[in-house]
This record gives sequence, structure tokens and C-alpha cells, in this order.
Amino acid sequence: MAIKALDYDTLNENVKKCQYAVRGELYLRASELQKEGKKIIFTNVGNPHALGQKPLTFPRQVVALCQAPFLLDDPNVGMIFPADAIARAKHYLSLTSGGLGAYSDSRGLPGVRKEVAEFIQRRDGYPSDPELIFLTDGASKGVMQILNCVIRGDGDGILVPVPQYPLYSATISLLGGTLVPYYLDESENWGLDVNNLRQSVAQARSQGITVRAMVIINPGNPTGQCLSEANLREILKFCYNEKLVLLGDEVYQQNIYQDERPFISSKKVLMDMGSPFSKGVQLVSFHTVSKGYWGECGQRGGYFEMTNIPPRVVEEIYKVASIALSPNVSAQIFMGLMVSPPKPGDISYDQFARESKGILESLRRRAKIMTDGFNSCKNVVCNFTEGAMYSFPQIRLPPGALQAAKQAGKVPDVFYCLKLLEATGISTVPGSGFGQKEGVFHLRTTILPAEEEMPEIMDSFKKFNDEFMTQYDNNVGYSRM
Ligand code: DCS
Repeated sequence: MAIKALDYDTLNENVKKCQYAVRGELYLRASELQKEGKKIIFTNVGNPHALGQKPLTFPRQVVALCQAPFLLDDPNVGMIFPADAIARAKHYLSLTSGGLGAYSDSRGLPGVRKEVAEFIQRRDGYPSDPELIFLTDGASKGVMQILNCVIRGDGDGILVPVPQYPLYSATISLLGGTLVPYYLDESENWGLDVNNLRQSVAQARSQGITVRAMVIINPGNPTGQCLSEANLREILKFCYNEKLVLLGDEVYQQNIYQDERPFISSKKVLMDMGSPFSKGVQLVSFHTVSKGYWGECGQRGGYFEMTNIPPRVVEEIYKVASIALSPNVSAQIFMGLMVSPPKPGDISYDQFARESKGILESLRRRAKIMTDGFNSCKNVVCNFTEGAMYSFPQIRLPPGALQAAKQAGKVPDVFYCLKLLEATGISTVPGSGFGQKEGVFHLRTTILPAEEEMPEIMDSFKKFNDEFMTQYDNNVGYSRM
């Protein structure tokens, strides 16, 4: 038989190499079990609406009117929609050239980019230029576009935290670059030690790799930590000295569950540092409508802001964005609404504030219920989820479990997560999908199941875990921290 271009053997090797654990073996098995009629609790993806979170009313009203502009001409529109939603829908429609059915500029609607710039300026206290903001179909597409511009071949390295969100490892594989890991310190609440960074870069260079960019995820996924201002300063100095572009993944900036370390953006810290850093460090920051208290994952809205990127490069990035014609226009409107929500005094303000506060306060309580629940389990230790949407407990697997996993031909944490899934219906992601130190095992779960279901879920986890540990515990020792 003739070999064809899309036979497995002839497929682009980078596609085969690329792994994405959040939708990996565990997810596939969970989907199978669901088809067989088993109740599955999908905690593998940070997808709030899939776990019952209700959409915020105001943005949906505005986008509904933008999608169905004939409603604006209906004499009864004011009986169903509040006046501020009607006004905002008209505002956004006026920013488009032909409504939601028309392509926009490939960087996004200029009017929405201006609203994003105003939001960044209010947040950080420094000017932001709409010309340096591109709207994207979720943050994922922005990250892919920028990595595409950075990676020239396998000699180019990207510093990525371990554990990390596999968008980074998968995209770097796909683009044929090299991932240069730096390890977060679990015993320091997943802190980032700059000495580790130096070692990682030195090691990569000794292998002939040109390190070109550094990724930070703040607040962290899957690790849930918030970076301190001092830490961000060290990172920015490091990028300045090493001439790295910093990719600041800040998609969880609204998801903060403690008061000691509020979110602070990389851009603000950089501008606060002043000369020579504020003009010297290249930075691209990412945000999304998928997270926060919005959770509008399915809408696919995001943006990135570029700082200290030369105009000729911005032009090239624009050219590449143009190949995809236009980001989702309805998602751009969600982004506009996210960065300019109702203000005090607006008709919809009270409801909007009540809904968003309710979601955030519940997430804060759920973060605590989960961490406390995991820490009450045998051989499980878990850092507190300071931010983001995940809990990442370490599972200290006894030698008996390691042996059983080997016999089953499974990576130990995959073995544990599969058993958990079969016993309880809880669908998690094994820590190996995010990267972890050798011989140390974790799982990741979201903190998103409904608050009222949380105690039952944690009880069922504890029952499974403690039985598992008793079954495999032959008292010889544990996998090390
Ligand atoms: N960056 C981080 C750190 C993320 O966790 C995610 C999504 C994204 C970017 C991309 O989001 P959007 O493309 O939707 O804007 N998080 C995935 C996860 O870990 N679970 O659910 C999705």
C-alpha cells in the first residue's frame, strides 16, 4: 500500500510528541464510564459552568442583544432588558462594522482594545497602549501565537515552571522548541527560587540551547500560589540580565483566596522598578474571560498586552494574527464587559456585584474545604490554594502501590487516579501531566464542584484514599517528598 501524507507513520513528529494531560487517559476513561451510566464528577478541567456555575446576568443580557439586534427595535425590549444593558449593547454594536456576524480587525475591535487598555491603566496606575493589545480566542491562542514567534527551532529554549499547565509543554513540542524546566518548591508553598532559575539556564546553555523566554503562571496552575512583589521583581531582573522575554500568564488574576498576597501584575512591578528595567524587559501578559468569576470558557475570549516589543515585531505578530482573519467577535464583547463591568450607580450594578461576590466568596470557602479535606487524609499533604482554581495535593504512595502500578503498566499517579475514578467517579488529572520531581506524586483537582456537594466529595475521596493506603501500605516506607 502506498504511504499517504496523513498516515500515522508520516505524521509530523511534533504532533505525536505533544501531550495534553487535562484531556488525557483519565478524561477518556471518565467519558467511557459516563457513557456506561456512572455518575462522574469532572474536576479535570477548570470549566466552572460545566459544574453548575450560573453565568453573570448583565454580560449575557448585553451579548444576547448584540446577537439578536432586532430585539433592540422591539417596543417591549425595555420590559425584558435593563436600560444599561440596552445602552451597552448599542455601544458594542456601534464598535463593530456589521454586528457580530462580521469579521473584526485581526487584532480585535479597536474600541474594545481601548477598554482593555483603560482597565490595565486603572489596575496598574501606568499608561497602556491599545495598539499593543491584541484580542484572541481565549488566552490559549495568544500564548500559541507568541510562542510561535519566539521559537525558531529545537535550539531555542523556553523556561517553564514545573509543575506547569500543559498548554506550554504541548505548544513548545508542537512548535519544535525545547522546554527548559525550573522547579517550584513545594515545601515553600510552591515558591520560585531564582537560584533554581540560574541553574536551569546554565544547564540548558551547556547543552547548546539558547534560552529565549520565561513563562510564569501567576496565580499558579496547578499549584495555586500567588507570587509576591519581591519575587516578581527578582524574576524581572533575571529576565533583564538574561535578555529573556517574560510571558506572564495572569489568567487567574481575579481568583484570589487570601489577603496577604493580593494579585500584582508583572507590568506594574516592571513599571515600578523604573529605569533601566521598565524600558529594558520585554513582557507579554495574558488574560481571559474563561476564569475569574466569569468562567465563560466556552466563549473563547482573551487578550495579550505587549510591553517593550519593537514596532516591527508587533507588525509581524499582526500579520500572523491576520491569517486567522478575526478573533471571535462575541467573545471580544465579553472581554469588553469584563474589563468595564457595571459601575456603582448603574441600574445593573447591585445585581452584578451580588452575583460576582457570591461566586468569589464561595470559591474562597471551597478552596479551604478542599485543602483541609486533603490534609485530613492518610499520606496526603496539600498546600493551601491561595489563588487560581485548583488543589494539587501530594500523594505519598507506599511501595506496595508503586509495585502494583508497575505490574499494571501504569505510571504510579495515573494508577492512583484511575482507581479513584473507578471507586468514586471523581475525575482528576495525575500530577505527571503537569510535571513533578521524580519519585513524587500528585493529583490535580479543580475547586469547582458545587459548594453543597463538596463535603460529600471530600468524604468519598477520604474513604477511597484511606482504604487504598491501608491496602498497599506494607510499612516499608513512602515515596519521598
Ligand atoms: N493559562 C492557564 C494557566 C490556564 O489554566 C488556562 C486554562 C489558560 C491559560 C487558557 O485559557 P483560555 O484559553 O480558556 O483563555 N486552564 C485549563 C485548565 O487547566 N483547566 O481548564 C482549562
